Amino acid sequence: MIKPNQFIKILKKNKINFFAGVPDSLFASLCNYFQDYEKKNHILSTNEGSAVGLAIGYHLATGKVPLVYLQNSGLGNVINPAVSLSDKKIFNIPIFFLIGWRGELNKNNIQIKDEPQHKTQGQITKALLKILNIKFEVLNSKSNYVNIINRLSKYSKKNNKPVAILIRKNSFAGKKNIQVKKKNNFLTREIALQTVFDCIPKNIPKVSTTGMLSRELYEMNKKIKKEKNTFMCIGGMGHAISITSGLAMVKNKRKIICLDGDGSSLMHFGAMAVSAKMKNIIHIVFNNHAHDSVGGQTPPSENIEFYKISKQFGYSHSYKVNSKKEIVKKIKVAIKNKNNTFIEILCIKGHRDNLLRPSKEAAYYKKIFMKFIKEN
Ligand SMILES: Cc1ncc(C[n+]2csc(CCOP(=O)(O)OP(=O)(O)O)c2C)c(N)n1
Repeated sequence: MIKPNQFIKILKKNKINFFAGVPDSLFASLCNYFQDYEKKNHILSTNEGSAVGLAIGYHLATGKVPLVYLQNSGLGNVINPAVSLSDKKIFNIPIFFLIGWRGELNKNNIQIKDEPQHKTQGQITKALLKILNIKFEVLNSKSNYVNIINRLSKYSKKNNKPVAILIRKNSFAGKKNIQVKKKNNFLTREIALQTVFDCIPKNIPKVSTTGMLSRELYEMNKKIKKEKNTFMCIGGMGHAISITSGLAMVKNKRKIICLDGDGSSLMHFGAMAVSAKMKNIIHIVFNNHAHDSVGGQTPPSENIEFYKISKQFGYSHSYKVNSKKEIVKKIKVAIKNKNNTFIEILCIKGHRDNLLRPSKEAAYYKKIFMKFIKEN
């Protein structure tokens, strides 16, 4: 396996000294290394498209090749700035991409088992890179990464072109999750979520965000056989609140709950300008100051008080809570409120390693949810 520090050493030898991106569990140890040991040269971006923006700014200021890292799910966010700004027909800016290949295809073009949200993205990733005119090489644990980096960075500099390394699973050594040191009395996300779950009437629909939160919720629903009232936004990170808004617009006589994460919320923050207009939304952000689901990296939210900003966006009631008692109290009030509510729950990062994954096809969950919405 490749050691993150050795890999970064070779990047630096090639004068690649600036790193921006959104983390991916597939190469979490490298993402963690950027954050922990490259503090001055690294920005954890809120969105992969914004990481391209940061990279363009860095290039304009230095003339050097910046690096942007992402999970292949984030390619959709990259496409707009890549084809309308950094493309060779416009500003012609070189970028070195590192892309985690979820839903990867093996050498015989057979897809290895992965979550449903990664199936199509995994299949089209190479084709997308070709269409985007990004020269790429595939990396695994045994690859000669020194040669790959040397080759691609040389090509990128010489031709002023973007290049990419497509990373297979288990290429990098190191652990995904860092040990959590409990600094305060905050609840874990799972306990906070269970508290919310226990006090929401089961006839209220829920939309849950990407990552571990949906897996925790899935277990809770499964235990009491109430899976039908939940739409798990397993892909499309950051769009749970927009899905909630779409539902709320039509089902405007009833409350709809969005269970969101701080990283997800930041990824498409502007969506709150719309959700705040829906009177029947209860928007709950579980703020663990982390991308817990992909290795616990810290989003740039240390100074952000989501509940205060939600007020500015126009939410009628906004609260910040961190205990079971406060959670129960505010949820009860939110359900009774005539207008919408935003609740920020401060919690600590960390999750169980043995969380279940939804066992049926995604289409099954859509079907039972739509039936539930129709009948309620
Ligand atoms: C567009 C996109 N980029 C990145 C990812 C990888 N990813 C999945 S969950 C997650 C972290 C979500 O963070 P947050 O919303 O704070 O929730 P937490 O994991 O902390 O509960 C990331 C980066 C993704 N699924 N989609």
